[in-house]
Amino acid sequence: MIKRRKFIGQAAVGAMSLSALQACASQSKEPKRVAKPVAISTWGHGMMANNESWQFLKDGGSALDAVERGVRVVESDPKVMTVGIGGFPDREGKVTLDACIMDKYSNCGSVAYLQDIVNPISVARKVMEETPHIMLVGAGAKQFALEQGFKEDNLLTPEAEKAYQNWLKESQYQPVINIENHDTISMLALDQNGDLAGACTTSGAAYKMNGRVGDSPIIGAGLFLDNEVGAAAATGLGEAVIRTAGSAMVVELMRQGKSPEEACVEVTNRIYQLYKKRDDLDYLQVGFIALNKQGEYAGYSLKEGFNYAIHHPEKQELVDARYSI
Ligand code: SD4
Repeated sequence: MIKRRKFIGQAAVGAMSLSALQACASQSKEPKRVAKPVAISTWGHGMMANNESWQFLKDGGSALDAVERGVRVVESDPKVMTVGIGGFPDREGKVTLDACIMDKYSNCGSVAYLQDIVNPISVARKVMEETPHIMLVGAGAKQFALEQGFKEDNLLTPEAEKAYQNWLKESQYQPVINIENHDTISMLALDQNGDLAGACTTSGAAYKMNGRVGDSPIIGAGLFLDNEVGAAAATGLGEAVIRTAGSAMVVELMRQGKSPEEACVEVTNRIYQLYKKRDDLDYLQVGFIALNKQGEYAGYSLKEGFNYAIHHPEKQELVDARYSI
């Protein structure tokens, strides 16, 4: 079982006031603003996703194509054990995938509890483009995928099955989300036309209850964008992100004039306050990425350990996100 990294003593953290957290946030530097196009993704595997998306963005391709193609690379990599094929299963041994996508017109598509299909993001895009609906789940989502020509695959790799068999020995559900266990890929892009798109895809929390759906396929929670303002996406404990309408809130705060980092800090700290009241901080981690129309971007998390990949005309790099506690 993966060990949880030691953080600053939880008691001290629990005692921190909002003003102390805001003081941490005030160490924030000037917003990072870069020229278009821009791709930003969660975690180290975001580097390969950004790299793929760059092939489209650099030649004037759309943000929508870029985010779909970018995250597909991660979904298709069996070595990534938190997204697509190779993802950790739920506690019944089933790999169930959640994904969503959103474009500049606020069109969106989503699938949840999808099994046996390697690239849920592309199914989500088909839901967006080929149906009158936004979200398809479970057997219906799979039936739709097959009708659209997607191929059925076994997503449980020998490595993930071995980890699951090991987990079964104690069967304790203690998710170590976003810390050592590099997770969901969320990706935002701003193309040369100045239009935004976003994608989010995951196998969700390892050893979740069968049927559990997290924030990642939920528009407004795992992903949100407003093409007049900016875009945001999340990683971490999905329940916390859903409770606070996390990504929609980050975008709304940007609309009210906050920089991407200020917006991420405020929503992260709201989540902290909520979970502090619930006395439920131990397994909590959330991280956000945000990108506005001006090419300003940020990544931010509650606890140490979150990083994000950024790619723009000047540079591509993996950045350790700033954090609150
Ligand atoms: C979920 N938010 O299913 C996803 C998991 C995740 O980093 O992002 N982990 O709750």
